Amino acid sequence: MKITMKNLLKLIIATLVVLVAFTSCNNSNSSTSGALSSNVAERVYVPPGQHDSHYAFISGGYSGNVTVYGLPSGRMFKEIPVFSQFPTSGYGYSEETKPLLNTSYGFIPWDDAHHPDISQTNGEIDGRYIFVNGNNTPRIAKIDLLTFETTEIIEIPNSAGNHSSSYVTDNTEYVVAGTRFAVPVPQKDMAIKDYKGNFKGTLSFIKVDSEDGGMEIKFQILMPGFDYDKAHPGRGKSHGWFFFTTYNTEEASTLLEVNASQNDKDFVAAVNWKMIEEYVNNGGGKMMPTNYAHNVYDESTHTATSTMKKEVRVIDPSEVPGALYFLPMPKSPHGCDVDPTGEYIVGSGKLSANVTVHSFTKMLDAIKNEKFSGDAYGIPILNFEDVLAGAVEQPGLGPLHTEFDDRGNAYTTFFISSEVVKWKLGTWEVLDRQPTFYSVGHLTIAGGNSRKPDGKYMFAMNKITKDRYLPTGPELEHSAQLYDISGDKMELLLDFPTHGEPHYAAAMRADIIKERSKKIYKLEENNHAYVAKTDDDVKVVRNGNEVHISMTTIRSHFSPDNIEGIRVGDKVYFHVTNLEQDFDVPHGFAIIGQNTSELLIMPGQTKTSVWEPKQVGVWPFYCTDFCSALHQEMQGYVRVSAA
Ligand code: CUK
Ligand code: CUA
Repeated sequence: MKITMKNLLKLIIATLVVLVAFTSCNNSNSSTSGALSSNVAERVYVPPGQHDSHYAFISGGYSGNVTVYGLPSGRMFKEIPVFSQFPTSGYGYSEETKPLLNTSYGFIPWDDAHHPDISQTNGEIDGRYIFVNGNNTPRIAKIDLLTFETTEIIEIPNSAGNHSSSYVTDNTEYVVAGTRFAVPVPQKDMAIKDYKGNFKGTLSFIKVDSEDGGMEIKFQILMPGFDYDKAHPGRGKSHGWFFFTTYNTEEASTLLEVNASQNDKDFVAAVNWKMIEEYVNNGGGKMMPTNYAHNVYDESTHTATSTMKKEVRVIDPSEVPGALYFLPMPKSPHGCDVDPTGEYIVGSGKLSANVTVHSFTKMLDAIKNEKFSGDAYGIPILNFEDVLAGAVEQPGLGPLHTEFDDRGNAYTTFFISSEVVKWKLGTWEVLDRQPTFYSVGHLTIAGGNSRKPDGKYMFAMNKITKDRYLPTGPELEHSAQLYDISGDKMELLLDFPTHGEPHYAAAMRADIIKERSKKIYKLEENNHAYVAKTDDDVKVVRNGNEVHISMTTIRSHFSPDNIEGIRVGDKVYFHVTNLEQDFDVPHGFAIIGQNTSELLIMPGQTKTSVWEPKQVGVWPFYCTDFCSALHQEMQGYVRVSAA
C-alpha cells in the first residue's frame, strides 16, 4: 500500500473507518472469536513432529529480507537474508557474501523488499527459485530453494523505486522490474518542475537463465514518466504479454491531490514482450551507457563475486509498433492481476468505487480493428468500453490486490473497508466478504497468481495490528490472518505475526520442494580459495600486513587454536571451514572487538571474517553456536604484538 499525499484525505477517512471498526470490535469482543467455528483449532494445529502442508514466503518490507512460514500453523521457520546484513548467519558481513550487496551506489546493506514470486514452469509453481525486488535501490534477488539462500542479485539501472517487480513469466523466461518514481534517464541535474515529458519510467525484462549463466537485463523499455505500480504476466492464452498498472499519468512532480488525480483514468500498460524479444534478437534497440552491479554466489567456491556492467539495451516503444498499448483503468490503479485462464485483467483503482476487469480477447480485437482513442504518449490508447469485460460494482472501499482460486473465483483486498471480498469471474457477483484486522494490503493464495492455484488457504497481510496480540509497546509486528477458502464462505482460522512489513507473499504446497531442499554441502566439492579440508591444510600465511589463516572447526575444537605472530595494523582473515558432515551441525566464529558480525558456518562450508587488531594483547575467539556438550570448550587465542 502506498501512502502518497494525494491519498491523504482518503487515508484520514480510512483511519476513521478503521477506528470505527476497532471500536465496534472492542465493544463486542466476542464477535471475532465468536464467529470462529468450533473445530478451527484442529484445522490449524500441526502436532509436534509433524509438518505443515504449505510453505509461505513472506516479504519483509523494510527488514529487507524474506521469512519462511508453514501453513496452516503460521510457524516461522527461517528468515532468509536477502538485501539486509544478517548477523545470525553472517550474511553481508562475511567476505564471501559481502559482494552480493554491492551496487553502483556502493555497498548497500539494506533494501525494501516487496514482492516475492516463485519460479514457474508452464504457468505452474515449480519451486526452484524465489525472486524478490528491492524497492529502494532498484534490485532483484534470486533465492535458490535448494539451499534457501540468496544466490544472485542484479541491480536495475535507469530506475528508481523498483515496485512493479518481481513477477515471472509462465516458464520463468523473464522476471520484470518497473519504475515507481520516474526520473531523468540518463540521470542529470535539472529543474524538478520540468518533470513532464523529461522524466522517464522504465520497464525491464530480465532474462533468468541467460547464456552466460544467471540473470541478464535483456532490454529496458523507455516509458512515459508515470509511476508503474504493479505487474502481472499473461497466462495461458495471454502468455507473451505483460501488464503493468500506472498512476500519475498527469506526470506531476508532486502528488498532492490537485496535481495527480485529475485524470479520471490512468492506464494498464500491455506489453507484448515476445514481440520485443524478437526485435532484440534481431539486433533491435540501442546500448545505453550506465552502471549496474550483477552479483553471483558460486556454490562451489562458497563465494560471491560482483561485476559492474557498463551498458544496457534500451528500446523506445515507437521502434516496435504493435508491442505496447494503454488500457484505460479508473482512478489510480494499484493492483494488476491476471486470472489463471489469462483472459481477465483485474485492475483496482484505489480511488474507484468498482473493481474493473478488462478482457484480453477484447483487447486483441480492438487492436486488430485499430480502435484507438489516441496515442498522446506515442503509445496507442484503447477505448475503455472496447476492452471492458465487466466490473464488480461497489464491492468495498479502497481495492488493492486480487488473487484467484481454482474454481473461478477472485479475492480482492480492500484497504479502507478492511476486508477481503470474494467474487465470481464472468458474472462479477459478490459471493462473500470477511473482515480483516485491520486494513489489509496484499493477500496470498498458494499459486494464486499462477495458472494452477491451490484453493485451500488464503492469508491476508494487514497493515495495522492494534489489539491482536499481547502489547509490545508502540511497535507491533504486523498481522497476517489465515482463512480456509475451500468452502462457499471464507472462514477465518488463525492470526499470526509477521516480521517487518510484509507486502506480499508467495506460497506453495510443501511437497513440491520438501525432499530436494534437505541440502548438504559436500566438503570434497568445496573449492573455496582458502579451504582447509583436513588439519594438514591448516596454515597461517602472511602477505605484507595481510594475514590469511586457513582454519578448521569440528566438535569440539578450532585448529589452530593458539595463533601468534599477529601485529597491530595487520588485517587478519579467518577462513574457517566446518568439517562436520552431519548436514545440520553449524559452528560459529567470533573474536573480541570484531567490527563485523559472527560467522555461522554450515558443514562443508568455508566462511571468512576480517579482524583488524588495534591493541597489543592476547585476545580470545570462540564458537557462537551451541553445537555439543563441549561447545563451551570451542575457543582459542590470538596473540597481538606491537607493530
Ligand atoms: S504493495 Cu508495495 S506499496 Cu500493495 Cu505490493 Cu504496499
Ligand atoms: Cu562449535 Cu559451539
